[in-house]
Parts: sequence; C-alpha cells; structure tokens
Amino acid sequence: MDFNKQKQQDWQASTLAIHGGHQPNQHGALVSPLHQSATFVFDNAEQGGARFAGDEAGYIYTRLGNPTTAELERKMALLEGADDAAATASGMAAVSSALLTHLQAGDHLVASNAVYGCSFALMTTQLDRLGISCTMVDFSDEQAIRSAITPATKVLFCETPVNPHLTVFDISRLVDIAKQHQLITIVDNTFMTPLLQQPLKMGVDMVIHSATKYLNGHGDVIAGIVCGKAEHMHKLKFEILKDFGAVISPHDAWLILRGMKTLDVRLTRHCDNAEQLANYLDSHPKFSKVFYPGLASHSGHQFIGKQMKRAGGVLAFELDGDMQDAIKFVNHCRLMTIAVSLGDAETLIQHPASMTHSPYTPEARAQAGITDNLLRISVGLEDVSDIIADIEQALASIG
Ligand code: LCS
Repeated sequence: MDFNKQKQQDWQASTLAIHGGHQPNQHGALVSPLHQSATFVFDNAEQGGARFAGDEAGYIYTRLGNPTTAELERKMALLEGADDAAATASGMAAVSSALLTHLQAGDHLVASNAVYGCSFALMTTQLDRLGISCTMVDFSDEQAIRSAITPATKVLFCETPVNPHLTVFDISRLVDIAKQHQLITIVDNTFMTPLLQQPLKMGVDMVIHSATKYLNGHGDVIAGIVCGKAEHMHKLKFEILKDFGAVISPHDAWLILRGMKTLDVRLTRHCDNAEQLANYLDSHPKFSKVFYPGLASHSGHQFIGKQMKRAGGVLAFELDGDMQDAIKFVNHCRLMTIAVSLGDAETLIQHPASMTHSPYTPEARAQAGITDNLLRISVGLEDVSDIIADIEQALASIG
C-alpha cells in the first residue's frame, strides 16, 4: 500500500472511518474525486506492457483496480487491521470470492448451519457443483465442528452474530480449532462492522462484509468487502476477482466512502435504539422470545465488551402465535418498512422463513433455529419512541 499507513494506523476507528486511506488529489478537493473510468491511458505502448508485466505501478483497467475503489480498500484494511482489502460487486461476491480463494474441487468446507440464506445456497448448491463439499453444523458446539472436519477440510466459515437470530460464536475458540487442523477461518463481519468487532485481530484469516449494509448505510448500493493477509488478498484480487469479474463499480465505492464518514455516529444510534427496543419487546407478553445479544438473557451477552463492543442494530423475536399471526403483524406496521436488507436509516422488518432464509430447506431452517413465527427488525435511526408506538398500534390492530 502506497500511503502513509504508519500515521493512519495510530488513529481511532471513528477517525479512520472518515480519513483512513485518503490521499491528496490534484485539485485539493476535500472529497476524493470519483474516477468513473473503465480504463486508464498509457503514455506509450512500452508503459502499457510494463504495467501488465507488473514492472511499473499504475492503473490499467478498472476490473484490475481503480483509484476510488482503492481508497475504500485502504480504509477498510486499516479499520480491520488487514494487510489489504478488496471491494466487490456484492456481499455475495465477497463470500464467494473469499471461499474460492481457498477452495478447489475435492476440498471440503465446514460452515455454521445458520448463515444468510444465499450464503447457505452458495455453500450447499453452487460450490457442490464445483466439486467443493460442505458440512454445516452448530458452531456453538465445539465437538460438532471437530467431528465435521475431514482430511479434505480447508476452511471454517461463520457469521457472528448470525443472521437472522443473532447467535454469537466464540471467535478465539474457532481460531484455536482451525489452527490445530491447519484450516483457514473466514468470518462474515457484516452485522458488526470493524467498529464493533475486529476478527482478524483475534487470529481469523479473512473477514468479509456485505457493504450494502452498515458500511454504506443508505440503502442505495449493493457491494461487498474482503479483508485479509497480503498473499490471500493478492490471489483474491488478481486471480479470482480478475477472472470471475465480480468487481465493484467505482461509483458505488464512492458512495460507500461517503457513507462511512458517519459510520460511527450511525452505529451508536443503531445500537442505542436496538437496546431500547429489545428491552421493550423482552418485557412485552406478546413476544415469546427476543434474540438480541445486548439482553442479559441472551447466550451471546458474555461476549459484549470482549469480542464485540456492542450488540449492533439487528434484533429478532418470536411473536406469540403462528406464522399467520407473524405475517399479520408485519402487514399492520406503518413506520417500519417491510423489506429485507439491514443497516439503513429506515427501520426494516422482514419474515426470515419466507424471505431472507427461504433458500433453506424446511429441515435445515428448523436445525438453524429459524422458526415460522420469527421476525427480524433492522433497527433504524428514527426516534425509538416512534418505532415502539408503531409496534403498539400493529399489535392493537391484530387484536
Ligand atoms: N452476509 C450477510 C451476513 C448478509 O446478511 C448478506 C445479505 C450477505 C452476506 C450478502 O450481501 P449482499 O450480496 O446482499 O450485499 N443479507 C441480506 C439480508 O439479511 N436481507 O437482505 C440481504
């Protein structure tokens, strides 16, 4: 990386989210220019050849690198404590690129049985087509993980906290298991962002994000990020992303750079609102279970202040009743918007069994603890009293 990393490494995360990776530009613009260009001009044919050969630094073609994208990648590498980062076209491109960096036909992957629905589909269906097998187990059960490992296993993969029911896994324990078997660990850090959790600093090899969520924060971009060690990132960028092609648009990278300037203040508000909402739901007789690591009753609570700074802005709960009652409740929400995604200013409510986790088979969903009456809320930035009032009126409407 060709920037003043030493100086920037000393900054706090909230400062890095604003200034990290920024370099002076030609006209001294405060906001880094958007380099919306597919290709870059060579002074002469020799220079073009030298850039392709890797003998001269400089941009070639945006699928191989772009100055706007590079600023986002430097910022994320600094925030996660990584050697390097790569921005991708979506969170799923980040998940698939990270996995394909380490896996090939004949290899085996052990993954948590509760992950985002399309990560489940990728690991159980698409990778299977490529000859990469996957065993999914409960990552809270150390013995289950150990039993799933075979001589062909190369990677351990999980999200923590888990989408949609916020189970938290012990990252240091997973790293210990992986080290004993010489496995690569990949953690999806989407629900936390590096401001709340830094898995690489706990020994994880690769971290991935759906940047669609908190990093961008404004609901107008689909993107992903992978962070990791230099040799892994080199393979990911200059083999996997180069040849499979799932790179980010520079415009989307630019929007994420803008969004990240407010990441710290947004996350503080998301967490404050989610804590208050979780306490409200937990004390209400109509909600039989509330899943939020910020609650003392949640199994993940022991990790708050250790592995993760705060519990984040997503919570889930089971409404007293069946799936039809849950659907009816959702349909009566007025302020809370019925939509998937998370990490936006707007509070979003969705029904995981029929929406985000519909790629699961009913059996796999049951094993992962995703019940038919489970609802997930991505708590937004509104005044929390308005969100609570919306829940009250929805409950009153369904009787
Ligand atoms: N990882 C996690 C933990 C996610 O929640 C998602 C998307 C992805 C990866 C994939 O990211 P994408 O390609 O969508 O940028 N989660 C979604 C969700 O819960 N609702 O809609 C998308």
